[in-house]
Amino acid sequence: VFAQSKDWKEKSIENKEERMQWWKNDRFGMFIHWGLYALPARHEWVQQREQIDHDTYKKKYFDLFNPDLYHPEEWAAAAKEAGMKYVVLTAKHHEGFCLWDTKTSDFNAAKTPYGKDLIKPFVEACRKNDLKIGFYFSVIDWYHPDFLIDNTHPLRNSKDARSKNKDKNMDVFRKYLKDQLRELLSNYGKIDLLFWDFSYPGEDGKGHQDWDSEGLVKMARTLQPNIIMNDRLDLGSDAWGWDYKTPEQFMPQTSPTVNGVKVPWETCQTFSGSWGYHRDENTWKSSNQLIAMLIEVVSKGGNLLLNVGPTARGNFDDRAMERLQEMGKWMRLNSKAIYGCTEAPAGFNKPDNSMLTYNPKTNRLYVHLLQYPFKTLYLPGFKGKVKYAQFLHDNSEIKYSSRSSAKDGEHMTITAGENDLIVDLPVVKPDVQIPVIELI
Ligand code: H79
Repeated sequence: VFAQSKDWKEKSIENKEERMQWWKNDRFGMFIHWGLYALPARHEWVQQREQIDHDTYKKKYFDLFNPDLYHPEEWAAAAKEAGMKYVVLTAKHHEGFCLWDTKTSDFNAAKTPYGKDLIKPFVEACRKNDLKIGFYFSVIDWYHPDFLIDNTHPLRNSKDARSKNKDKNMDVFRKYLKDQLRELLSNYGKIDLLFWDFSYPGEDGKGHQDWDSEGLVKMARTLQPNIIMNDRLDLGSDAWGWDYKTPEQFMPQTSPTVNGVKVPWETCQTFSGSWGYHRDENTWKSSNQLIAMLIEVVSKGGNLLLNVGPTARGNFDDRAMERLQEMGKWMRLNSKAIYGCTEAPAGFNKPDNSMLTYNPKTNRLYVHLLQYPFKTLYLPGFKGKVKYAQFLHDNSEIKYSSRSSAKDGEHMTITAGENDLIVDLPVVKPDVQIPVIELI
């Protein structure tokens, strides 16, 4: 109906603002990378990196896949308690293993020793917890026999495998992608988001023609008219082709733009570097860094999609749980400075060692104290713009003055500028990882 009622591209552009509302408000989501690569537990690209052929990969990992601790209600509870509002699960990663019971291939969860569809209970757990639901879907597929072998493929260095490219038919592959997408968007109720991954156009690369990106987007919009999608199908700046940009493990300096105009954006980030469960990685970010990351993203008008890689047994390991809990502890008292917030209006510059977020509906500005100052914080140029100041976590008043109202005397020399505010902070840092001042 959607596709026929009006030119679907036109309609998709018209609806964009409206369908993006929840996402722009919520700001914080959970990415979940789960697949057979959880068993080797050394990066989700392990098959490609170690050039493992499909049969070997299948014998080792598919035949052993039996996640006895898979309880998606626990995933949903962990996301919710961390303050996340949406969850994006890898329905299929590059290895081609499908978490759902698909008719398109036998390489799926229902055919493993586990023997069941993993997507259905996941979707139900999210709905029960009021979490928006997203599917990550890889257009790269190392399993499908008609996928032309290129540099992303495990068999990229095999002359024999490459020589078979001439007998392959990418039309078959494109149909397979559509059949999978149709299942995912027809059999699990309302799906809020699609995370496509990824295009790499060029010689020995693949882009929109290889996937039939336009056909995929059209199908998604037809089956789920309000679904929102990221930008990785190689559709350039065409506004019908995507809703938001997704810098990967990268923090832009300011909001990304297209043709000079700011566009919605989300950075996806990991706890330790890889996306799939990685047992031996020792590069875990601290909860303080992760909270600061969330604040920084919102201070630049973006979203954070923070990844968890569940183990082969299906649970989140303690390192992930600890960090999610710490973030939740901060969010419980400070989420007003995240939800519905964006960058500060022009004219507000951030004070030293801090970041600013702003809620345009309530007109409140938040100063996030990344490094707690000793007694005095200077708010540059804020004079006359503030009626009241308080800590966000306990609504306790914070006093402030300006150069004209503070006394310059023998023991104190006021060095603030004419238009600055001088904020009096308690010497003892409140027991909050990153204290937030709310300016009314
Ligand atoms: O699913 C997670 C990662 O596995 C996947 N995206 C996130 C969300 C991802 N991993 N790497 N990348 C995306 C970018 C990789 C680019 C490269 Fe290449 C692959 C550089 C070299 C090999 C593509 C192919 C670009 C050049 C050749």
